[in-house]
Amino acid sequence: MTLFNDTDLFTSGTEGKKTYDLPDLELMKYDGFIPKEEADRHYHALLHNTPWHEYQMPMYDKVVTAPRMIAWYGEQEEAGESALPWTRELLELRGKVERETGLSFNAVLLNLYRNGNDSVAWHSDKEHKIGRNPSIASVTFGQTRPFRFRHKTNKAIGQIEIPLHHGTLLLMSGTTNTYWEHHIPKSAKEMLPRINLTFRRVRKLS
Ligand SMILES: O=C(O)CCC(=O)C(=O)O
Repeated sequence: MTLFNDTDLFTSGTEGKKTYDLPDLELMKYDGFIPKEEADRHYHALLHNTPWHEYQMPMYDKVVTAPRMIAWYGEQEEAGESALPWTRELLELRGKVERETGLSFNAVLLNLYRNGNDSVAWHSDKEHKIGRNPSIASVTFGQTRPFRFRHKTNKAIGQIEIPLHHGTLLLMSGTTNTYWEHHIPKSAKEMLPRINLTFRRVRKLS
């Protein structure tokens, strides 16, 4: 398996920002988007004040508990009845992400990876809720974990691995979600908790 890493791939970068040049992939990574002190504050507040819960997901012919914890926030009109109302902290982060990206988001999924046993399997995000070619903005706090991408059909490209650090913003746009899958692997190393927020624009399902 070819595994490219971050530094092999970036094509342009200023002030901690990088974009990637691969077929069907539109990514912008901004390390240090949230400065360390502010990121520390959000990490501790989100870790302790979020109503984290496990959830069941279908896996082949079974239903299994996902290996991470989640919380879902947004406007109930579009994000559904299970969505919690925005908190002041999440609105602050949403505002920062919106000012940086020029986009607007109405929901956010929080993932908590408690240790190296927690992970997310290869997937792309469901199009029926977020539409085709969505922009998804991801913000990470805590433990750096590698975020892997693989093309769904062009296996000649190989996988790429992007480390997402404390305070990093990753914007996934264009055809990225249509043509690529992503994944956070498990790790045998000792790992501190990692929190990831993915801001999305969801639409009401009729
Ligand atoms: O934790 C991450 O960085 C990614 C989470 C993810 O893939 C998802 O919520 O769909």
